[in-house]
Amino acid sequence: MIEKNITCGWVVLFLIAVSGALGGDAVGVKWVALVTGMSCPLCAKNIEKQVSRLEGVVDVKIDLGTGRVEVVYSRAHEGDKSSIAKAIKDAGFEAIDVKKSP
Ligand SMILES: [Cu+2]
Repeated sequence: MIEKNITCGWVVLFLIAVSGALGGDAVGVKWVALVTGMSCPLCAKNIEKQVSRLEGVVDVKIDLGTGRVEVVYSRAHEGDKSSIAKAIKDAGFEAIDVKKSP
């Protein structure tokens, strides 16, 4: 039991390290928005599907409770930012920018 918990803790630490690296300047740019109208996990899945198929998108995180959507995309695709909001709109939701990475 104890061994299992320790392993689990390490996995969590590893995931934090990886997402930190992706959010850094070298690999990716983070786009954060609030999405209105999500009411169930299926809504979130739908948005995730639409956004993750976009070129250059590395990671999509959706918090159903707060409506916060975080998208990490490669710097090479910086000009495609508006396509993220459009993909969310196409899925039937409205995205409000809360933070734009420089
Ligand atoms: Cu739903």
